[in-house]
Amino acid sequence: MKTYLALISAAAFALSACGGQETAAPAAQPAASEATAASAASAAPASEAASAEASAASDSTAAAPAEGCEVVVNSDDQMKFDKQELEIKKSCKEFKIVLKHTGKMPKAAMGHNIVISKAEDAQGVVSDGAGATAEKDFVKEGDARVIAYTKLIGGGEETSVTVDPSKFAEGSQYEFYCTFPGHYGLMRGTVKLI
Ligand SMILES: [Cu+2]
Repeated sequence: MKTYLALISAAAFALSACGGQETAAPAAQPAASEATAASAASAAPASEAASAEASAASDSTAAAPAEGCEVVVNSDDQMKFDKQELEIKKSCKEFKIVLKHTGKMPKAAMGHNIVISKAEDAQGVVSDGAGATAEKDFVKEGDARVIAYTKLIGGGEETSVTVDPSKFAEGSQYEFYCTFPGHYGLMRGTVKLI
């Protein structure tokens, strides 16, 4: 599969490189109309290359969400998310949040999840979550303050959750964070609706 993808991107690169060469000659001519025609022509091979890349990408993922409707957040053994801000596109019908744990420590020692709530509810969700077990992903059962949450994962694992952007009220502040006991201080960020 990797080889196949490499071939596709090599082909896409060749296409765009080739497009560049074709347009170099006419663009050198002084007439303004010629130059405009040349830049219009150069748009074609470029978009061909882009669509070749796009089809290669969709081949590799089974149920790919709509374009731009997904974000990947990495977490590690240092109790850190790699993002301080999560941008959720309001125009998406569904928005997928992928959580990856790039560390090696087990879930019991360094488990991470992503929980989203209003910022003002975060402390309560975290302290109530601490009373839940790891099996319940450190989220109180039926907690209405929680808009979405992923399951708790350990090193090398990956999970995801899909949120409905319409559940975020205009003018409210939202946060994402990890509810593993003791992690909230370092593992939190703001959710921004764009
Ligand atoms: Cu954590």
